[in-house]
Amino acid sequence: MESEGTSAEVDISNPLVHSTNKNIIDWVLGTIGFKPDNNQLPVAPETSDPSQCSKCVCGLALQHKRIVGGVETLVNEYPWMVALQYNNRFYCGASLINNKYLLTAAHCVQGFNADRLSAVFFDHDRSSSYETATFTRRIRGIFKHNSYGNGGNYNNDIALLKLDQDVSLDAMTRPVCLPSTGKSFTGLNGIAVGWGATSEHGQVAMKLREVTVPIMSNRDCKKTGYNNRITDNMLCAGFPDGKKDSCQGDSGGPLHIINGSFHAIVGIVSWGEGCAQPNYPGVYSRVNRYITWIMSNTKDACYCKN
Ligand code: 4AZ
Repeated sequence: MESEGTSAEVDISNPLVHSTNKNIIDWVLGTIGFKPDNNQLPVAPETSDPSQCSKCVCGLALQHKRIVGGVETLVNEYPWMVALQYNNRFYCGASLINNKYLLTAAHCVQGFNADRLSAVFFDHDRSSSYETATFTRRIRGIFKHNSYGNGGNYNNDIALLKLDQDVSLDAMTRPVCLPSTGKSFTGLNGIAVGWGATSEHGQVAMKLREVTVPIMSNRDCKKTGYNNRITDNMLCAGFPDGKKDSCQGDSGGPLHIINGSFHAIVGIVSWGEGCAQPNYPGVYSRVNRYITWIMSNTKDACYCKN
């Protein structure tokens, strides 16, 4: 997540935050990529009959006071935001879309072994084992789009990951909303969220960050340095002079729009020429081109309707 701007620490009372103490053990564990699992969230009973789903809301961020001018998110502000790990090491983002599946980029799971993947929920500062009560799920199945890479590099860069156990969708654990079909979202502000690098060749971030970038029309995006590399399945967001963007490590994570008070995932961080370069906006998978694909591959899941 590359951006100009400053971030600020806030002290907020969040029931998931039981300690903000950081110590040397945390730091050491963080640097080797180890994260003990607090496992405090209840395992939901397995449901495969969607008529048994209970009512829930999607896309509602946890309510806190916003940090002015900052780009670090608030702790657990985006409760659907998941850190994907391979061999216990963070490498991509993903979003919870119902009680059983994550949505991520195909390039985050291409050629990967599901047994070595894990999904960490409710993390914020990845270097701290105690800051938030995280919980982890293993991945039961990888559903990569069949046409990933066909018709252009990164075309159809979308995948579903089935969790090994359902999560209960409650006041704390909320999935993101899916976007409506047919809309272009041109001119709206997109909010990208991730632990990605904070400069083009920089290291991935420890604390979850967000950046607001305007969504461009595909017509305008084809006039950038990308030309005909932009397909109808992609969405571009960024400023003409760059400066704010998603970056390496943000891949797979969400680009949202806010509809009323609800967040809908309109994009999945996919690719770009460097990060925050003028004339090279961030490129995202255009999620509303895949609603039928998503729904037909997640028939056993419970969705939230607002
Ligand atoms: C990457 O390498 C990557 N500027 C992700 C997003 C962007 C560029 C690169 C967008 O994962």
